[in-house]
Amino acid sequence: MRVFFIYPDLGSFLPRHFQHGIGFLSAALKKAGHSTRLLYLSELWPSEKLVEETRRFAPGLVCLSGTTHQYRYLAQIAGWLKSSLPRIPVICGGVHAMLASEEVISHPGIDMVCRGEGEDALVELADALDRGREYHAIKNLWVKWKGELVRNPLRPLVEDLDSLPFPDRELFDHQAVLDQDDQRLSLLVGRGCPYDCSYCANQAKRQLYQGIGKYVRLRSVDNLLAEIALCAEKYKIRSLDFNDDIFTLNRPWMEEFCAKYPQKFSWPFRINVHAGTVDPAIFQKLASIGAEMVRIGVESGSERVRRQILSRRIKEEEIEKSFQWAEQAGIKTWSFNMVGLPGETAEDALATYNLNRRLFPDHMQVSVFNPYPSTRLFELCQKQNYIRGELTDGYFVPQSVLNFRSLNPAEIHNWHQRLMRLSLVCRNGKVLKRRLSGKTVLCNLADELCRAEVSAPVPDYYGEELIIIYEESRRALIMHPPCRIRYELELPMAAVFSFGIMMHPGIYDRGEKGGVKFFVRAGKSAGSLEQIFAHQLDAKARKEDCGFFDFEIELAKFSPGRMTLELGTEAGDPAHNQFNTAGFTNPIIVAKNPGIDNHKNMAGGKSCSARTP
Ligand code: B12
Ligand code: SF4
Repeated sequence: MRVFFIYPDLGSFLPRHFQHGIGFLSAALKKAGHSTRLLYLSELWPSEKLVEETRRFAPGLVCLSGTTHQYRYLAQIAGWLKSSLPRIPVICGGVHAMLASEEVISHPGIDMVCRGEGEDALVELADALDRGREYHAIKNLWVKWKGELVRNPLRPLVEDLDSLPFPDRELFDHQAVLDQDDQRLSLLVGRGCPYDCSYCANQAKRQLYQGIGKYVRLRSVDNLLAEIALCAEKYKIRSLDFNDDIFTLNRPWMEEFCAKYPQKFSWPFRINVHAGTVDPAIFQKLASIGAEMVRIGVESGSERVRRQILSRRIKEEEIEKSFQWAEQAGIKTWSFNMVGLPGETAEDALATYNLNRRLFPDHMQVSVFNPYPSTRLFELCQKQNYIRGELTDGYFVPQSVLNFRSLNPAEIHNWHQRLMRLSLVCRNGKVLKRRLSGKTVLCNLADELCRAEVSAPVPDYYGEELIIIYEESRRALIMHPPCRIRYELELPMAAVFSFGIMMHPGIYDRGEKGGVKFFVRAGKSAGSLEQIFAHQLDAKARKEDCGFFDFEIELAKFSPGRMTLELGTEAGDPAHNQFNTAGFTNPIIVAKNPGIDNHKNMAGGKSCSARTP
């Protein structure tokens, strides 16, 4: 049987990604002899085009999958398909179908809903449809059958995750998925979470699954490594991302992983952890085998909110320690935060802000709270009559769907913006901290901009901006060419100029012929400047020119003492210069470390953090 998956990944603000659920389902169907296809929608197609695409594949079954945010698109698509292709049965699954089954099954375009794990149920359904057999009694499914709704019970949870075939990545054109995210391979180590946070789908799922098996399960380490090895054969990979809610749940499993992973692979990897499941030794061990980034849930800086609203019994001290331990082990940190929680006050939001300032993570993820169906917090919001609108597309949207007294929607929006701003400051601060570790900063040229002499055709050509390329954010002196910034400096010792150059990521596709020429000139006085650096970037013509490019230039010839330093940009082709915005990033002068020979990094030298998309 031909099975057609439709996944509307709309409004999540994420690059095209691998959806594990569909991957597992497709693998199970293929193993059972069925064929599958996926329509991955990054934008909503017009109904005729979508119907035509479905008709062309001539499926015996259409499968819709998505989260709560995506449900409104699933519903729309189901409606179009039912009115144009009424004979093709439509089944809907995923976290929303599971936790808001009544809503989903009430949609006239949806014939069936999958309430539990889908592998066995979907294969049974496809087999039945293929052979023209009745399919109304399949466990895990609610089925509209002869004018009635059959609510079948749940089947046991898959006990042995190793028994499942590896998820089907081919369906997603997986190399393209990897290429869009720095070739980071997304993996799942297990299913389920033992905690009981009131806002999380896991809490609701565990409730739903009571009595049908163990909720928290892990694949064997060997099974996981075998999947990584298979992916390594098929795809170009640069790093791994374990997307499980908590990677550090099971100590013996972790130890086995730490022993076996480095025997086979050396890719850096990212994990999520719960602050209550880690200690310094775990981080040291994980760092030694490649952990490069750890994401930790802070959610709220207010103990009251964590305990009374979120049911997260974790002390501030534990959170702070977990970040410190990760840092000490050399692992980058990422905090998850929410704002706009029901009953939250400005004081609570400030506590989240202040806690993050202390944690100073490499990245802060900030979401406005969304109440997800069947969670305790959703029920509370409903009971208190807090829900005032429909859920937005993704949870990076700064608008709240709640209306409660202690923090109104405008205040929530403001707190979101303040936290986002802090995120940028932390990200840039961390980049600088790493780059300058052990060095003495003599002058931060971004701070000194107000004292510099600027020459630009119009004032708008220059300014300061925080620029993000991939996940790295930097303070940049924007200098739309032609532009020159000249500093008069008094340096107390021999110095090195450390800086990056970049073309503005907003113009990668629009930049014009020739790109931008960057130069640095220096001299003991303004009248005696000599060029000590020149480089040209043309991000539109050369993909490898997208990113930050770092340099260090020794200023020993000009320091200590008074000197003039001039940064400049010129258009590669002055006749085509409208969109070539560019700049110098984190321009800083540091003391020359006598132990290091800076000559090797001189003008035109290597770019140490250049990244291409
Ligand atoms: C991995 C993960 C991600 C990954 C991968 C996303 C993905 N869609 O696979 C990334 C990091 C990209 C991600 C992003 C986001 N995520 Co996320 N993510 C998860 C996580 C940790 C695991 C999901 C998973 O793969 N589970 C394993 C698979 C096998 O299970 P499954 O998806 O449920 O699929 C099974 C069944 O549901 C069923 N099934 C699924 N689809 C279908 C279809 C049919 C036809 C049938 C029959 C059965 C069926 O069968 C599958 C196999 O058994 C969950 C939390 C959790 N523990 O579940 C959150 C979770 C799904 N994410 C969530 C959210 C909110 C997001 C974001 C919106 C955040 C944002 N950026 O705004 C985005 C949305 C991205 C998107 N478009 O999906 C929420 C969703 C809550 C909700 N009610 O909607 C969850 C539940 C976490 C939470 N906060 O509670 N996420
Ligand atoms: S620890 Fe994380 S995944 Fe587990 S229930 Fe709490 S929020 Fe959900």
